Amino acid sequence: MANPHAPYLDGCTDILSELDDKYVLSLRLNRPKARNALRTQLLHELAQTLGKANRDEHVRCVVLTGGEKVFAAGADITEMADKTPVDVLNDPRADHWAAIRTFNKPLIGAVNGFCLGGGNELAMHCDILIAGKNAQFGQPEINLGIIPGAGGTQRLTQMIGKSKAMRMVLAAQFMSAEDAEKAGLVAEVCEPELTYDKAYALACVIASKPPVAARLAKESVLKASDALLAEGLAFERKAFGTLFATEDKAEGVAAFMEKRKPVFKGR
Ligand code: DAK
Repeated sequence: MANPHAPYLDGCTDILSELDDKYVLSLRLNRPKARNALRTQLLHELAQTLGKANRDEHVRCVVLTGGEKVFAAGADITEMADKTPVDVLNDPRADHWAAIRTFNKPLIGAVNGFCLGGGNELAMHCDILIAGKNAQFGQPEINLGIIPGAGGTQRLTQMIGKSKAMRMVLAAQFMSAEDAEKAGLVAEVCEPELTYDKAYALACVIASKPPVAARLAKESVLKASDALLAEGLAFERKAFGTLFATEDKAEGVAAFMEKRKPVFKGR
């Protein structure tokens, strides 16, 4: 991003943004010390920014990146510590995710480094992913006693198939950029320092196309899978909330924060 100091939406700190004269809006997750963990404020800023971009005819395509070292390490685990199933039910993050899901212009993800949990779910909300060779994709929520909560069980399965998705969701195994490309999760792999540039170049191509056709093309492509998604997303969300009542979730989150191995008891 050439000029991260001219924000597209004033007042954001967790999202750096820049709109240029090519009609491309560049967004960067900006919590490097916390590995870009998606705290509520970050998701709120992202949702607000995409909401503005949805209504802005000067935006034709968006690039979303986390920088050269990390895309995002998932939800901010420190925010999850005291949450109950009722808190999950009332969680404003669900609305932020809905705003991301309904963003109707092409969204290109530029992924380097860790792309985990909610980070991988955010990446899968992008329409095209370009990954650096250092990218690692994962859904390690099970290590915290929970499961993906923003569509990970559904979109991952659609994108890479049941067996590979199960390996990531059940065993928390990561997938390399190279394997992610083979599996169909990402469109292209490149050197990490080129990831944003490649995504931006692609965004410029897309932004040069007729915007209304691009919007309807995106909606049409998503229709190929959206109808199948709805039921699964609803189930996943209920299951995710239920797990916040378990001792294993409390143990998993506490173990992460105390930097130790969790001991799960099935309660
Ligand atoms: N949350 C909070 N802090 C995090 C974090 C996270 N997810 N990931 C890393 N950090 C923090 C670490 O605590 C550490 O903080 P300090 O000790 O420096 O204060 C700092 O970032 C650097 O982390 P590490 O020292 O661990 O760095 P490494 O490079 O060694 O390892 C790592 C990077 C990303 C492999 C590791 O940090 C890690 O395993 N992080 C956790 C990954 C994870 O379990 N992700 C899944 C989170 S659960 C919802 C929808 C979706 C979700 C929730 C709700 N709704 C719709 C309601 C999603 C849930 C998830 O994503």
